[in-house]
Amino acid sequence: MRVDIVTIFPEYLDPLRLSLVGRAIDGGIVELQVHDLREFTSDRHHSVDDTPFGGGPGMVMMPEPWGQAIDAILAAGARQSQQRHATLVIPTPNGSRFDQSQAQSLAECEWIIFACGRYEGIDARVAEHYRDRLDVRELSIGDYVLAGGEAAVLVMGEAVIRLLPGVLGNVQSAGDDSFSPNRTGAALEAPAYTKPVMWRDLEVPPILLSGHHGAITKWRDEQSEERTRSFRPDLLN
Ligand code: JFT
Repeated sequence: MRVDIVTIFPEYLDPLRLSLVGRAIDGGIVELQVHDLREFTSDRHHSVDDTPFGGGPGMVMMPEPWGQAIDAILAAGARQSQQRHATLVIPTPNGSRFDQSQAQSLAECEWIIFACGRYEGIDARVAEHYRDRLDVRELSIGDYVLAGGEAAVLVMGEAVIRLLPGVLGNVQSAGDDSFSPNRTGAALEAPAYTKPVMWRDLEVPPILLSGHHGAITKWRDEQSEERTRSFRPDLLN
């Protein structure tokens, strides 16, 4: 998968090069390029924002630097490999929800361009303009307010990249995930334990040490349902 990220804070995306995602990059499963939006401006001050038409607080990101950046990325990508389809992901608090099924859908893409904005958002014509040419997805990671799209892209990037074939050590793990659409019933997982059996007067539930796999599965299913009922009743059918 090819991933391009456009931002005015390129270093904000450095953590993507660590850990699991970093290994996917080192292993050639993901090709990541982070671009500084200011390099696609043409004025002396490298301006990316201006006052909103219609009034209101704050500033809005001007469409032209975005157009220049996305066009350049598309042109470079087309030169490298013909006929690769790009998906343009624009994080916004006003988008549809990024959830596990959206992550799975994005994991099927061959090329994702993430547009990380700041201020009060990106001029709406950017999404509208590319809608004809690209698969454009305006997505929000949740009902809380961030100051820009970068943190959302760290979240989406990790959720998507861990699903790519060869990224997780254990191939079975991804399908078992709490929110995997192929998982039925209660969605939260049972609590996990490891050694030692006794830690600060707290013992591991004895059933997990019994070796009775049927009984362990039944216990985990009960725990899973209990946790879901108490923390996330909205997830129960
Ligand atoms: C916030 C965001 C997401 C997601 C992109 C851009 C500017 C700041 C802002 C805040 C309130 C109203 C703009 C962003 C998010 C989320 C994503 C931007 N802002 N308008 N906030 N919360 N879940 N994804 Cl561009």
